[in-house]
Amino acid sequence: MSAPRSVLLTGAAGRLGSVLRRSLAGRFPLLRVSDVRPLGDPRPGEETVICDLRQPAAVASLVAGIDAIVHLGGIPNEQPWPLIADVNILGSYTLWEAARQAGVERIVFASSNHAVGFHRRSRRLDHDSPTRPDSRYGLSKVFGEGVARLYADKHGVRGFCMRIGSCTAQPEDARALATWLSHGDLDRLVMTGLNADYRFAIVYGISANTRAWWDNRLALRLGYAPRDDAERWAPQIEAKVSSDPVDEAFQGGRFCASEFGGKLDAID
Ligand code: NAI
Ligand code: 15L
Repeated sequence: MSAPRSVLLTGAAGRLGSVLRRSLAGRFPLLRVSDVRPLGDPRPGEETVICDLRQPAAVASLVAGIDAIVHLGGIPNEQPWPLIADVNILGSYTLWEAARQAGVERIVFASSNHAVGFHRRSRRLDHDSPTRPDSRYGLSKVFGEGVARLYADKHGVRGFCMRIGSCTAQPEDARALATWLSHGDLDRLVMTGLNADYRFAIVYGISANTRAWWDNRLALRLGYAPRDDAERWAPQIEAKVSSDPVDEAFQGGRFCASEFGGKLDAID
């Protein structure tokens, strides 16, 4: 196994994509950055490609000659089903299938904590915990993890699924004391996904948070060494809690509370 020489970053015009576009620059002979939105001029060592992930022919060209993909492109929050299905479900399947055909070695996938959002906050999760989507969006991330597993098992495309918590410059509320991922640790986790030896891995995209809900030992075993901890901001943010009991009960927070029509006490 050798380090990837050509890396494709999807969703490169987005919030996390912009962070990674900067941090990955110059680390590989080729960094191809892509989005459906404008990307500006290519920087040294970069190729820019405007591509809609729902278009199989365009995606086939996008992945040609690529060793590893960091896949961030898609809908990052709750939306009506047709949009989620079209972009996150169809788009992810299209990408993996094109990657298989092109001989791509690995895909580092931006999954989300909302794949497991309906677990209670009192429960400590790890890489073997059952999925528990809290939204149509979370369901699409469960699907993405399923595609990654299928293509790892059946076709040998390595899959590294990062269940990202809340990736922002600073943690913004009390929930983020558990879920925060700093920009620096995002870069460190992605680099682990690009270089470590695994066939398929579920990891959590969090910093070394004192109040974390997730046991991230698989990521640590693969070489992830987070440096940040949301605890530093606790005095400013620990009072920022939601007034909605559903939001506060479950790990997915407001994604669980949105459209909630069940009984809070009936959920284990
Ligand atoms: P974002 O919305 O800023 O970036 C997503 C990018 O995907 C956008 O630039 C958008 O133009 C692009 N995109 C949307 N539809 C597309 C299509 N059909 N074809 C090609 N590109 C398309 O979102 P953000 O926050 O940067 O998230 C990036 C990824 O990380 C998403 O997959 C999101 O679900 C995931 N994630 C983010 C978290 C966070 O804390 N920001 C937490 C958990 C997961
Ligand atoms: C996500 O999956 C979203 O993309 C992001 O915008 C945040 O809402 C994050 O989860 C979170 O749970 O804080």
